[in-house]
Amino acid sequence: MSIVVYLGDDAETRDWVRLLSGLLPEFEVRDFDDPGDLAAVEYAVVWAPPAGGIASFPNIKAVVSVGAGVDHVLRDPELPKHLPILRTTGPDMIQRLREYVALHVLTHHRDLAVTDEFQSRAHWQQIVTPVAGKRRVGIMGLGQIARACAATLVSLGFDVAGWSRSGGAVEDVTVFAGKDALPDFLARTEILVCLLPLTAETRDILNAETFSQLPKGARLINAGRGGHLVEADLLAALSEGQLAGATLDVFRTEPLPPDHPFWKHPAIRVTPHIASYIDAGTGAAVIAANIRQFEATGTCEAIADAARGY
Ligand code: OXD
Repeated sequence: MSIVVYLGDDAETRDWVRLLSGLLPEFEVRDFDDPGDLAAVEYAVVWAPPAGGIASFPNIKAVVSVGAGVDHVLRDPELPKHLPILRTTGPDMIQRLREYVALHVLTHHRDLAVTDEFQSRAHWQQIVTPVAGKRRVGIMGLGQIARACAATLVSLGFDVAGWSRSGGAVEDVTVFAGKDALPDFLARTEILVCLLPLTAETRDILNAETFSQLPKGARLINAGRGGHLVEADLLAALSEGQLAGATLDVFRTEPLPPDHPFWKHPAIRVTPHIASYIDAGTGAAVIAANIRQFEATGTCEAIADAARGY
């Protein structure tokens, strides 16, 4: 029985093959592109695998996403229906996202782009920004990771709201649920943080209409998926001053092509999909534990709800 690994980068794949081989010695762990006996493959540990690849393993028991999101697996039109998909999360990944969200909310909140520009001209000018309690941050998405990020922002003193399809109470966070509540959520949000999963309902949700409902000069942080953002609408909202800045970690095309306008835009900060980028050692340990649990019980808490898309 074997496990195949696909990460889209040869060196990274080799690293994960080595780590998983050490953690799961009962399996032969191989590169997805050199799988050996196709019938022996029981698990595929993947990030954005090539279309049709998973369907070529006739006895596969589960796909393991090297990340919390599963959209990169579900987009394969040949993916066998009902195949369980195991998500990879855990305290390490959640902590990384908390750090990322806090860092970039604070960066916008304290107008760091303005003081960076002053520094580039050796210009001494003090600016006053509101205290956190007077800054309204809105998080789109209220899953486990988003809730942890909301708690971090609350602990820093921000006025935090959350919006999701179904809502659910979150301590010290004003919760808005469902499509009808979206306009009210946006109207009170000065820094919008997108942590949504990518589904048919959330695709393109960061669009001109959404931006127009935010207060003028609002900021955007997208650590969800590139497919949430209508790129041309962001550029237009920035040039009209409807948005004052954006931090983007995820893109429609990754890696972001070198000639993409986001790279050099003065009001956009680009980070290369690193918000919750897990180190291979920690990630492999989480995955090994999930595979062991799945082997022993035929199920696992980490199984995604493929019908919902996350
Ligand atoms: C994830 C990601 O899905 O890093 O975990 O985007």
